[in-house]
Amino acid sequence: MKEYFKNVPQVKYEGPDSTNPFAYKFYDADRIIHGKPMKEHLKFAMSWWHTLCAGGGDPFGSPTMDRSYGESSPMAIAKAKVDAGFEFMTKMGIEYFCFHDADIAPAGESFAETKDNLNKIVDYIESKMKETGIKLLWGTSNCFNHPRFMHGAGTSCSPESFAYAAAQIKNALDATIRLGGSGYVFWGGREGYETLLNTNMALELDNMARLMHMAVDYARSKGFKGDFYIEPKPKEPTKHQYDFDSATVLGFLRKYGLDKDFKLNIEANHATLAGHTFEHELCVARINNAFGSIDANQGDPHLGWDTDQFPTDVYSATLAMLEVIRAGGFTNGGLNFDAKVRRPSFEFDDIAYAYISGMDTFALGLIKAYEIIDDGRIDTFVRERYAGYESGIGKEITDGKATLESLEEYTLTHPEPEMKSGRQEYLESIFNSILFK
Ligand code: XUL
Ligand code: CO
Repeated sequence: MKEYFKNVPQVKYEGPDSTNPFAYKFYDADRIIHGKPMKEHLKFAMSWWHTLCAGGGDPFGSPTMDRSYGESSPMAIAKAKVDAGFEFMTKMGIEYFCFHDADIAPAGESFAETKDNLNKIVDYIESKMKETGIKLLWGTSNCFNHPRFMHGAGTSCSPESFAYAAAQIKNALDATIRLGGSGYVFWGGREGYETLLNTNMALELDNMARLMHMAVDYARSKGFKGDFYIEPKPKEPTKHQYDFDSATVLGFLRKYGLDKDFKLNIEANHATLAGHTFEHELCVARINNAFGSIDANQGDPHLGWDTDQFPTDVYSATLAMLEVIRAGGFTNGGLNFDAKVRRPSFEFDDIAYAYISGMDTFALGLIKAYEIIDDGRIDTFVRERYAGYESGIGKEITDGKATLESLEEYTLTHPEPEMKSGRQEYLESIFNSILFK
């Protein structure tokens, strides 16, 4: 069997003092943290598209990375990607992957041929999964790249495009179910609009929900027990993306009765594009029982687009892992690196360095989040900050017994409210003292 990541050895944990670039410094897969091995807390996944397909092209430059794997026919390239992907995951100790239909198999001359290509590659992936024990985290369908989706997929003005998307989703669901995936993602690639001058927003949203209901009905009829996810993103590619952020998506899911089947797949860079922090989006999902999965990456604060960089910010990863822990951890979801190496990082080794750095960042995030919880000072502060709601007038409010009249009576008979400091700077210093100890 051909080896693609030739310089990459079996990557192991060597500890923080190691200078071996092909070793984990913090990710120790089997180390037990709060009763569970790190790998179960983190459930790392490889994104097929960025890792095996993306060639580094941008609007100003052609690809810098050869992703043909020494093959020339589209099906041979697709098969080689399977070999390269499973070699990479095995060497890295990554136990899950995620894919779009279009990343794993090439389009054919007709829909029937595309379907046939997909089935052949799914057969091959299935055999590799059996051989290695590697699992599918989630599947999805690319209903945004092809010109037939220029007006959207579920939200297209063209019923033919809607039908095409539905057909594609059916096959992507079949592939996901066959490969034992525990999730299926809807990222609304072109589900949005540029101008209201040509847009019937009400019909577009109703139709997007109709497509999702069809997907749920079909997958459940085929025995799919996993989660559906919407992955919020505010802009790019369309000006007004319908799935702007977690709160917007929750409103949509509830309006259309989809909230029982759908959770959220939160992507860090999408959160920052929406003007939120990553942890804000995770928290909104968590407190609405809709936390599902994560697309880990980071943006650049100086750039206003989805740079999909590998995450290196331990501060942000710690705040994110606090939310994951508070949500009870991953069940069907996991931590997919929806991230790509920079255009000049064109060698296969760079992909391994990128994953090592990203996995170490989240391993540290997990360790530090539990240290913050075990330390207890921040949680105690928050509990005490709201302690007023545990008795007296506060309890009457939370018990639903207070009325405007009773609160007016209270205010007339009591002195001006006494304020306490929010102590943000003190809490930030605790956070840093734990992060850097
Ligand atoms: C796009 C993005 C997608 C989804 C899956 O920004 O994040 O790759 O994760 O379609
Ligand atoms: Co994503």
